[in-house]
Amino acid sequence: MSKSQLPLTVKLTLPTGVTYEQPVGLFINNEFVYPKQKKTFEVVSPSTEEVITEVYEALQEDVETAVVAAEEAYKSSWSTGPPTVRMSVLLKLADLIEADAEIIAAIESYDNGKSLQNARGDVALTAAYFRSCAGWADKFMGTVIETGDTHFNYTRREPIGVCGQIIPWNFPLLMASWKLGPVIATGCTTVLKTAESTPLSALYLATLLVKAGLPKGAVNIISGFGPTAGSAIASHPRINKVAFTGSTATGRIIMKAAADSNLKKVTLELGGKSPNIVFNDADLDQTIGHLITAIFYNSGEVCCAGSRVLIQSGIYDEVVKKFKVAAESVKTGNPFEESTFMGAQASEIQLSKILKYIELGKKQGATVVTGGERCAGKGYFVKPTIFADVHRDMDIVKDEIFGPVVTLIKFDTVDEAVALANDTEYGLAAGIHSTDVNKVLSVSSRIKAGTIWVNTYNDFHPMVPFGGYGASGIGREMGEEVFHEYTQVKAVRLHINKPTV
Ligand code: TXE
Repeated sequence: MSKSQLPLTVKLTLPTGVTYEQPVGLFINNEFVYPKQKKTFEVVSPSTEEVITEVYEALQEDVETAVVAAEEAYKSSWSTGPPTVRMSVLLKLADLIEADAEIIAAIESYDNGKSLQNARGDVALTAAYFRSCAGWADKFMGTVIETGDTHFNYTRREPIGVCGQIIPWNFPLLMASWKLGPVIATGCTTVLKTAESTPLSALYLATLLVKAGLPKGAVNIISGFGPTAGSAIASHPRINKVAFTGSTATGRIIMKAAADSNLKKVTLELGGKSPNIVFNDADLDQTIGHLITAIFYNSGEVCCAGSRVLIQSGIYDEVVKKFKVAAESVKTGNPFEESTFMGAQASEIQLSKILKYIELGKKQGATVVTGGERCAGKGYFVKPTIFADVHRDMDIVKDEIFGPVVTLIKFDTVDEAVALANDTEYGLAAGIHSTDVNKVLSVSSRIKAGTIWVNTYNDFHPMVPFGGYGASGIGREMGEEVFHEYTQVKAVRLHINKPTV
């Protein structure tokens, strides 16, 4: 990281052959600007291991500049004026994203390593989410509360104010939308920090925010590192709320910083070790597809990945056989080949972490059903990996690996399945595969997780809330629930003097 003469926007050529203008400055007050110290850092493509570009790095003083911009914007009619203005920004933004879908998907794939196929799905979900938020913008209702004729009581939902948002690298664009959508809909303003390994798509999104009519300062997007820029956000005395997606360890640091600074509201979307249960009566052909999506979608870098497959004994052998065949047919490699499902892991650090766990699994006595190694050649690619013969004390069963590595466990009874499913500090998601509605309803209510997918997996919808129990987090994203996280309730109690004339 050195002083640099890097311009604020660079011309980049994507592996698809398309050349475009990539902003690399900090996005503050609707402009790309230099940070005070003009430091930069490199952005590496995980599929080629080559440097794509450098971007400018925000430090504490730049967070301060961005917070001031967000404060000024919050004082404007953005937060107090008609919600139709914010609705219109969100609708235009969704249209602009769709118009640029191919370029955005390619940026995401280049920067994060995920397959173009997966990235296209992220772009579609992003546009859909902004559009959904547009529909909510004029529907934050208060209540009237009857307490007798001496008073009139009502509540209103007011925006929480200036927010700080910190996002990870596994879904750089989609996570930006889950954070920015509610900010824009409710009339809050924000400083959003992207993950240091994947800053590009959010900076491109910033150009679309301007085109969509966002007033200056309402959304500020900065690139930077956790212990500097991230920490400055979490401990900022004038940020009213911090929303974080990332590891449980960092979530704890953020919560402490929030408490020690101004007791800002905190929402956390953290790690997971989600169970994916297959009962004897499951529709097997359909289920195998869901097991694949659950763990190999986005190269396994999904907080709710179905990383612990629990299989009932009557069909265990058949599931193992079919799952192995299916995993071996998951096309892994060049993210830009149309048929590739699994691209590269997002960074060298993440690759090393996954390989370390694979070695631990082998050393602790688990059997590799398939995979169990890095792919040959350049790029951070790992083979789809299935481990059998595991037990609850193994690290590969307990810890979030965040890669294409899944463990298989056999069970006999429903009670056993529920106990195994809940045998984790996490509680983000779970899958149930069964054709018995009684079993599905009963097991769904007994599993401690924020999302239960039945006969499907990694199946998101803007109207369906998402978030964790236990060490998987606090608060919810999407659905109606997220808007409670970005608004606060004001109660007004008015005394009525009984008129005498
Ligand atoms: O996460 P961090 P890392 C899990 C996954 C992964 C592991 C480590 O298991 O292998 O976490 O990944 C910012 N103050 N998940 O180290 O540190 C950081 O800059 C403020 C699950 O990358 O949590 C980035 O923007 N911010 C997860 C963001 O936090 C800080 C997605 C995430 O980084 C900070 C990602 C600090 N002190 C990883 N330190 C999910 N739930 O989807 C870091 N950051």
